[in-house]
Amino acid sequence: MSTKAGSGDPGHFTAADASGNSDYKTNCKLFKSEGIEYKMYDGNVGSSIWGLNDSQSPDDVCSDSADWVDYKTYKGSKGVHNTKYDSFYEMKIPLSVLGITASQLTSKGIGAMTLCGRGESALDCCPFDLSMVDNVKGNYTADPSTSHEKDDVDEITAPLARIGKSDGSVVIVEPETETVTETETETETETETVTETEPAPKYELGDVDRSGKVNIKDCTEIQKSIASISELDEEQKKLADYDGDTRVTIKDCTAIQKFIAGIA
Ligand SMILES: [Ca+2]
Ligand SMILES: [Ca+2]
Ligand SMILES: [Ca+2]
Ligand SMILES: [Ca+2]
Repeated sequence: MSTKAGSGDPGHFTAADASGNSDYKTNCKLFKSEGIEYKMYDGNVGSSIWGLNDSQSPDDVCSDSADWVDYKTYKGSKGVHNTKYDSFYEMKIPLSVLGITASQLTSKGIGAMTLCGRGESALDCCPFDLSMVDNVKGNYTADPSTSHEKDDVDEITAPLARIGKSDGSVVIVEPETETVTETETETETETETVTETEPAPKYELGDVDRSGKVNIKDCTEIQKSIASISELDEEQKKLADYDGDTRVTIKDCTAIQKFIAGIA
């Protein structure tokens, strides 16, 4: 869909295969024929607009201590941000088009993410994913004056926003007191105490940031390394290879997220 409501022929794509590929044939239908509507509003209805003010490093995106400001109130050299340049959208999608019922929406919920594009590949998304940090090396093939982010491959692992009911994929980071329990194989005898003679590995598999527990921050470390924002040292690479295929990929991130969510 175009950001200019009424422009073009917005389309609704469904998956054509198990990998989630689509096509412009039977798996593409126009909003018009599906009864999907959206409208735009000039302005911003949010109570705050958080953004980075002074930033020299992509790593700031992951840092609470970076120069975050609320652009609804922050006064820069040219004054306060004018929200009349902001656009807000509301979209109406019939449940039948999504293939769900109202009770499924309230009992299970659905995931949602907005993706913005220009060129062939997404440039931004909400909820935000680190694959969108525009620090990719190289040029956009169709226009060397701008970045490869317009035609790179973005592997998104951030959990979707939830509409209706949460499926548990939105992970709440627990306070420091939380202990991670490890599920042992059934054949192993139950021992309450770890024997002193057995040299236990220093960090649990998945504890990439070596904090002593496996949580969403470890996924972030993997995502940062994949997005070339930071590098993992040798020990971290071993801790990050959660699926044990000897490489650190987005699959390790997904595996850790599933572990945190209690799915695996
Ligand atoms: Ca990217
Ligand atoms: Ca991209
Ligand atoms: Ca950790
Ligand atoms: Ca791996």
